[in-house]
Amino acid sequence: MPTRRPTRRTILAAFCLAGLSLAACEKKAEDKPAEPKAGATGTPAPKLRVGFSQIGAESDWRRANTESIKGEAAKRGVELVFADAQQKQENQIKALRSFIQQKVDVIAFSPVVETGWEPVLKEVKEAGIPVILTDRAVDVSDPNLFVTFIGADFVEEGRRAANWVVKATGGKAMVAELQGTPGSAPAIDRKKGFEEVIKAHPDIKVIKSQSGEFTRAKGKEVMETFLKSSEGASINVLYAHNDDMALGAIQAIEEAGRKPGVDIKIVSIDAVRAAFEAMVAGKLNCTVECNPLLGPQLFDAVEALAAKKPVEKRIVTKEGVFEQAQAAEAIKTRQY
Ligand code: GYE
Repeated sequence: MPTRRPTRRTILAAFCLAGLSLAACEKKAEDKPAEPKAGATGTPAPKLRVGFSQIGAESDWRRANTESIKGEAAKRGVELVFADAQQKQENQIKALRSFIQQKVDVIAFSPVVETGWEPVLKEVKEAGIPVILTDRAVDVSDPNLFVTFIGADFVEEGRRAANWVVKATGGKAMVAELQGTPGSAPAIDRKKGFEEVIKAHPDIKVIKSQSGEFTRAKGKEVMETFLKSSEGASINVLYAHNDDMALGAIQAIEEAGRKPGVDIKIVSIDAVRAAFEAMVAGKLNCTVECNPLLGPQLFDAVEALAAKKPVEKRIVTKEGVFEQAQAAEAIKTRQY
């Protein structure tokens, strides 16, 4: 853990304001006895500062994730330096570099794509700042470039979606797939898990597959092109890598004069409130849960690092699967 904390600078600034030279300021600061430990003498411990680079606000999942992180930081009195990357890796890299300059205690981020992180993560490591990955993983050759990865098992989510398709169709389906952001861990892994299961079912065929970038607008647009294509009429199952794309696709299906949830059965991932509403309306058939409320686990890890306690390398969130018949009851207790 780096020891640089804003309080040290605040102390220096206070001495300087008192009219001492900078050298004297530094000297005075050095002469000062070590800062007391939290609670030891009733002096408040210096506030932890965490830099967090978020991907953007592409989905209901992401918005709930941001709220959870901001809310938990506020609750624990952690100073959060929050940066929104608007879906761009280059913005995340800039944010990470700025966190180094600001000498935050811990850097956490949700990487938009898996690759291309090695150089900046080496810079962070050289600066002695620990890195926590939340939500999405990175593909790096040196696992010591980050302390832990907190998030769901996306391959398992893909398997769960496929198992539902097998069950709901008796192992015979013409599937259209809406993939997430190209190159992102959830898009890669949810595709992989799905394919792993349907391999054993030759009558389940993925006849269309394209990215809808995890947004409603793009999900709708891509579904429209699927439906207008020569194979459009034969699509009878939609697998969307997130609920938002499924919700956009539902509109496209209705506009094309077909019945979502009936003519085309739909399974998606996340289990956000709007997905439950669509299930209650009979338009979505199943949602596989992916929990965005990562704030508590993230700040547990931050506080453990600050206290020099060990942190698990992989922290997997627990999740379930919800079908239409459970929706009306389950929606009452959904938190996102
Ligand atoms: O499923 C999707 C979001 O990385 C798990 O990103 C997350 C995914 C989530 O935009 O809705």
